[in-house]
Parts: sequence; structure tokens; C-alpha cells
Amino acid sequence: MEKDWDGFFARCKEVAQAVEKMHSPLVVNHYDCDGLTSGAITAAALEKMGKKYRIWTVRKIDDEVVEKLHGEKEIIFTDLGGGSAGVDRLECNAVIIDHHQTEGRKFLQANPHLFGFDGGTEVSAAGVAYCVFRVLPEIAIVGAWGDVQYPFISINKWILEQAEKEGVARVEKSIRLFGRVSRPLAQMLSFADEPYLPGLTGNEERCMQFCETMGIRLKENAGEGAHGKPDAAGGGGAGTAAGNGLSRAQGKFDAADGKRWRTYHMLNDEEKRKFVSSLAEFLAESGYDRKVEELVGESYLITSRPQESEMADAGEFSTLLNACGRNDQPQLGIDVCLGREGAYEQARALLLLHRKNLREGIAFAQKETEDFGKFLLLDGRGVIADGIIGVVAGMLYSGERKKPILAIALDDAGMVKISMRGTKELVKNGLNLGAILHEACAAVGGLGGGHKIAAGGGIAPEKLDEFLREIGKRL
Ligand SMILES: [Mn+2]
Repeated sequence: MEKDWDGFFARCKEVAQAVEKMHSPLVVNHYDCDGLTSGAITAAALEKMGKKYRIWTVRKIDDEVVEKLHGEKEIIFTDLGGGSAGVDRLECNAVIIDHHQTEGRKFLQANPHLFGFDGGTEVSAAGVAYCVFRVLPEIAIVGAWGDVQYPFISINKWILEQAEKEGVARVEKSIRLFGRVSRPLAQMLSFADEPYLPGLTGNEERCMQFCETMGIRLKENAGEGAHGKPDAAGGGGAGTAAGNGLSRAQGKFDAADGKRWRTYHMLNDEEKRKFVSSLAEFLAESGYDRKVEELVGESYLITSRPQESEMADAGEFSTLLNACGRNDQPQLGIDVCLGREGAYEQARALLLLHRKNLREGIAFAQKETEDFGKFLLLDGRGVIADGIIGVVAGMLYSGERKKPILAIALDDAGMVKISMRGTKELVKNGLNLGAILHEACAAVGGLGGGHKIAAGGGIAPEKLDEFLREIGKRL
């Protein structure tokens, strides 16, 4: 199918007009980063229209959720609904803003798949919500990052251009390590796992030496530096295991001398260049066979938010929101997107807890993941929370694997939650996890679906063996 830009935007406009006619809709959104951001964009639009609204964040659309929605008069679904036949049973005025694979529903739906675009790579639900409502483009960028859609192409790129025009975001070629904004330089290096830095990852002492050798200062006086104002983010005290002062600092002040640890984001342009080229050189000398280009990539800076908080970088902002959604505090994440007072500080505290849970989950996964022939199996039942099992599977899953990974956990109701992750390479060779999981779950009376590269579902615990056979048959 040809990409139909005009058709897509015309549909978005239709959805906006339908929402304008609503009186006090219920927004039903998904609980991940893209779900929270698409919900927040919708909420901001409704506030601008002066409408009353409520938000209900859910993990998936199942019979129970559909049952609870009976009696609602007006519903706006975001980041879900497009793939759920159950939605068609509702008798109400509803619109769907989604980017998951869909064959269309009985309700009016803005979805890139209906117009020849790939919702897995070209636009997220937050992006579709922006195309509908035209507010908070920078939040749409965060949503797309959360759904791993970088580097931006197609509709995502168009949204980025709108954000740049409004002066709320900026693209930068930057080092591709997590923590550019929130971690002290040496800690950013020592925590690097994608790409893994031989000789540096896991060795904070050596990372500090590395920075000192190239003449980049690790600390500066408060008030100094690129952004020139004291840290707006508030308290430190993050704590990785027992480490030294640096580990506990998390981009904040060192209690010993009152100076502040510098982050990559605080370096000037010349220092940034030096940092990247020295790192490339160091890795070449240690026999690292990857290309230097892999160390740098596009990052998306959110210029409308405090520059020394996680919110300054789309990647770190999305991690902050995932921490909210996956720890049962979706409203907090939405409040952060909407810039509500005090929300960021609370979200950051949750993020620290979330990181601890992830570290423990990954440590377990590294030991316990089994090879099941056609796929890898991570059985996290009773150990890893269902809210983070997909993230753990994704983080564990470096791009070089030859097989998809299937991770399972138990939800509150004792059902088995399933997360599958593939690689771009596997998808290029024809893998469609969304379709496979949809079929295999349906074969055992469960529900599943999603994207080609990442999908999820749920089944009854006694059906697990049968389900694993169904998956094996289809891979
Ligand atoms: Mn999404």
C-alpha cells in the first residue's frame, strides 16, 4: 500500500472534530511510555478545549476492561483499541488513536497502518495524538523514543520538525550512551551496556582515569558550566550497590567538596568532540571491532524542560515515564508530561526504585534464560514483576541474537503475561511477532498481538506448555 499522507492527516482532522463534539469523554490509554504520552497529549488538548475529562490507564484491553467500559457515553482510546475486537462490542461514541496493527474497527480510528505507514517505525501513538490535536510535539517525541522508533523517519521526522519550529526540541548528534543528562561522566561509561565498552563497563575507577587522561574535568563548581545554574533536579542519593562517592552521586553534588559531578550534557562542544574521539580511540586500541559511528547517533533534546533533569533528553524522559507506568502510577507520568507542580520530583523517586528492580531482574535473567531451540525462554514467574518483564527482556536482548526471546511473568490475577522481543535483522527476514503471538495466544484461549519486533499477550497458567508448543510451530 502506498503511503497516503493526505489521507492520514485528513483522518486525524476527522478524529479531532469528533472529539470537539464530545462533552466529557473518558480517555482510555496504555500504561507504557507511548500510552502515557499519547494520553497526556489528549488531556492537554481537552483542557485547551475547556472540556471535563477522566483518564483510565490500562495494561491491555480484555473482556474485563470492555465490561467496565459499558455505560460510558464517550471514549477516546490512545495507544490501544485498534487491535481489539472487544472494543467493537461497545455501544458508545468512541474514537481510536493508535498505531498497532489493525484491520480497522467500527469506531473512527486514526492509525498509520490504515494509510500505508508502519506504526512500528514511522509514528507512535503519541505522534498520532499530536497529528490529531497539534499540542505538545515534544511529548510526542518522547513517546516515539519510548517505542524505540529512533532514528526518526517519516511522520516522526515531520513531528520533530514541528517541535523544532516551536523551539521546544532539538536534534543533536550525540554519544549513544544512556545517562548523557543524568549521570556523572564516569558513571555513564561504567554503566554502558549497549554498546558494551570493553575495559570500561563495570569499572568506575578506570572510567574516571579515562576522563582525567583526556583532560576533561569530572567536577565543576556549582553555577559553572554550559547551563550555568544550580541543579534544578533536586536531591541525589541514588545509590548503586556500595560503590564510592561517585556511584551515590547520580549527577549531583559530591558531599565531600560541594562540587558538582559533570554530565556529558554539561560539556562544551569541544569537550564533547574530544570525549567521543578519545573513546573511539580507546576502544580501537582495546580491539573493539565495532565502527566508531555506532558510538554516536541522533538524540532528541527537549528544550522546553529544565536542562539538568531527565526531561531534557527524550530517552531519559521516556525512562522516567516507564518508571511511573510500570509501577502503577500512570497519573504521575501524565502529570509530569503536563508539567504539573511537584510531579517530577515524585517521578524521580520512583525511577530510582524502578532502576533497582530492573537491575535485579536483569541479573536474574542473565543467569536463568534458557535456549528453547527456536526461541530463548526467560521464565520470570514469581521473580520479575509483570510490569517490567518486557523491559527486562528488551534490555537483556542485545541486537546480535539470532532468535527471538519469549519472557513470561505472573500478573496480579495469576495469569501468565507474555512478552516477546525480536531484532531488526529477524524482522527483515520476515519475523512478525505480533501475528505469531496473536495466533498462538488465540489457540489456547488467550489474547495477544503487537508489533513485528515486539509483542505481548496473556494466557491462563495451565495453558503454558500448550502455548509454548504453538509458538514453536509458528517460528
Ligand atoms: Mn505505542
